Amino acid sequence: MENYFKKASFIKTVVDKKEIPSDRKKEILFVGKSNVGKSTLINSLVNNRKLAKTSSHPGHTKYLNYYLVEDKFYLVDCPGYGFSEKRGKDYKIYANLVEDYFKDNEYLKLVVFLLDSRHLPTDDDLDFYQFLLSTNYNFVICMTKCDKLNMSMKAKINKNLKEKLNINKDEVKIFLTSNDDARLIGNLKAYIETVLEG
Ligand SMILES: Nc1nc2c(ncn2[C@@H]2O[C@H](COP(=O)(O)OP(=O)(O)OP(=O)(O)O)[C@@H](O)[C@H]2O)c(=O)[nH]1
Ligand SMILES: [Mg+2]
Repeated sequence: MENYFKKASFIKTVVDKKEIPSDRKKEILFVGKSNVGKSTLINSLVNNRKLAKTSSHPGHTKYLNYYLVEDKFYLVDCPGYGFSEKRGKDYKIYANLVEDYFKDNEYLKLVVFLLDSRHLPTDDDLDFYQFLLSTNYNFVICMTKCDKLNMSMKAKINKNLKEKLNINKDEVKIFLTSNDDARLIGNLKAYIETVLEG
């Protein structure tokens, strides 16, 4: 089994729902707070560090970015939430865009919800998680940046999810990810494939 998708290309940046590529295909959306590693995870899945732009500064991805993978489906990179500089006019555009995106989107097959494995989820994570549950879309959780964890932090992941988001590890699909751990990326890739086949 290959750990990565083979072929991917940038299609377009979408600022308004009307601009979603007219050639509609199944979509996998990556969401989570700013700087959690959404763009990096997309790059890892397609084994191309240069495809989606990443940055150590939060608030880097501003709009929805569509990447066509293996000519079959889209990985969609979302701007992050919980970044204070986004308040104001920009924030409104963002909130409307994301909210609109979730409305009756029959092509959205999976939401990959990213959380930083090093920390207790934030209030913003909780808000978003509640919104996500209310939408009824199929979702998984990715605990990112696992390479930065020591043993005791690793042992706390499930406890943190339970404490802040009331998530039970047996009820929700949870993946650990790290940008250069091929096996962990491969696990997520395999799951995405089963969703796309379904
Ligand atoms: N150590 C480590 N760093 C990571 C990992 N994933 C992402 N990062 C780093 O985290 C920072 C943010 O990554 P991005 O992928 O740009 O985060 P994002 O969620 O797309 O951020 P926004 O677009 O601002 O919402 C970058 O400096 C990445 O190199 C990981 O698995 N391990
Ligand atoms: Mg990004």
